[in-house]
Amino acid sequence: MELNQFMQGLERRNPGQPEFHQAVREFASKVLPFVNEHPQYAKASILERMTEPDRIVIFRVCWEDDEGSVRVNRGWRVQFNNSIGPYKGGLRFDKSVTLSVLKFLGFEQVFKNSLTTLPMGGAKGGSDFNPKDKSDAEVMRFCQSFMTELHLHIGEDTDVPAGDIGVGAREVGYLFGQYKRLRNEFVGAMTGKGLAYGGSLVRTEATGYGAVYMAREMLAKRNESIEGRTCVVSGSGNVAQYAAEKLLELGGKVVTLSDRGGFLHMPGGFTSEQIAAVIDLKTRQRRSLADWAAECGCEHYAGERPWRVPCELAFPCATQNEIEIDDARTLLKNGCQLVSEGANMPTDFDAAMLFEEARILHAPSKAANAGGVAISGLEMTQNSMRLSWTRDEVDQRLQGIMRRIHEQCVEYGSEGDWIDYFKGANVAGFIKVADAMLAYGVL
Ligand code: NDP
Ligand code: 2IT
Repeated sequence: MELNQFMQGLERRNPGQPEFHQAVREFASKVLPFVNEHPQYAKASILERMTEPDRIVIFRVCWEDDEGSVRVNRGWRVQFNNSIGPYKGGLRFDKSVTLSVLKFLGFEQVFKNSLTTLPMGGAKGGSDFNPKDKSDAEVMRFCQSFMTELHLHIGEDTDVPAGDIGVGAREVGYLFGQYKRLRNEFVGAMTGKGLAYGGSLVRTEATGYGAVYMAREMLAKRNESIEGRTCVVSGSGNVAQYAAEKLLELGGKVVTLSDRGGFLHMPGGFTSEQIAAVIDLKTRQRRSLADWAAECGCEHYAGERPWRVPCELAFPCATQNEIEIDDARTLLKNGCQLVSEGANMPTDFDAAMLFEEARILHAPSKAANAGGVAISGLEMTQNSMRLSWTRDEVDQRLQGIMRRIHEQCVEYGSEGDWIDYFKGANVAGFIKVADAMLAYGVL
């Protein structure tokens, strides 16, 4: 089958879902040639089946704000594929959340989770609720209402949600507390939990650290390292914070951070004290970077993304499609050699093509940010065993998993002396899920 023909069918079946179309196009452009060479997959219509979620739950979420007004939001859980393990994937609370966004994220999660080598299927959920301008009490009431429906569809062996944009430690606490109350059981039905109640060490840091470990593996393959390299990081949330922390630890120079209001430029590089201050600013004080610019003594550029700042290594860690074609051109013109995607699908299709033509090192999100869900998988293991591993033990496992993900990319993505990490990650992620689906027959 041919890519455009496959995509026409998918777009017809899923009208008005541009992010989902984009994620499938990127995946199918790399996997279709492999499927065409392996008729067992084509014969079983594996691609058509993989692009159709197992089920989607859509529900009303009502809650009362602090003024006593009744508010209504929409909740979703997209259970995409459980061929290789229970559904697993985060929850996003953001005003930009739509079914298209959650279907793209759920689809990506299937192959990301496969790459981790752990037994986890793929799912994503969330709401168009915006936690930004809400009080703690409002967030709590919303989370309790959301879980009052969601608990019917999840469970430690069924579907295990976690955080994503707008869902951090505070929200996971409220959500898991309500789950525990409604079910009258204490099991690992969510990950990203606090350390006091079943969380894993290093889960908070895992996505950001993992994206940097991936970059380290890619550079090591060329006998290069992070030491002394100038790094541009976007975002200043969970993933960006710990990507920046690890980059500093490995001798990199982090010259930018960003949020919805714009970006900060620190030409000499942020110090580790400043990164710690950003973590406090964003997770405890819930303030914007613009507020903090004067305090940290760096320049703030309102309404702009950081990609025009010259760098060798780029770490997009904010959101989807934050690198468009002009950003990609600027990055390449300024000598960028590596992009490790901390965020999900941060590079749009045309920008990714440009990076491919330039033959730079470009790790797709399903490989580069898999460290987060991998440690979620290890949180599930620890919960089942009713014990917890040390920080060093979890970090060693994370490094091992990122190394193994890199090896899979090399195995399936080598093109002469260049590695097509997009091809490698997509094909390797696909094979495990596809083989499980073949084993089950027609379902
Ligand atoms: P957070 O909510 O902690 O932080 C998100 C950051 O990105 C914030 O700095 C936020 O700005 C910024 N941001 C969000 N939307 C936009 C936008 N439309 N334009 C500009 N900036 C934006 O989320 P995470 O750090 O957890 O998630 C970041 C990315 O990483 C997402 O793509 C997520 O799917 C992905 N990811 C997360 C994992 C995890 O374990 N948390 C695992 C794997 C991937 P502001 O501070 O102003 O809100
Ligand atoms: O996109 C992702 O991989 C996440 N938000 C983490 C999912 C998880 O279950 O830990």
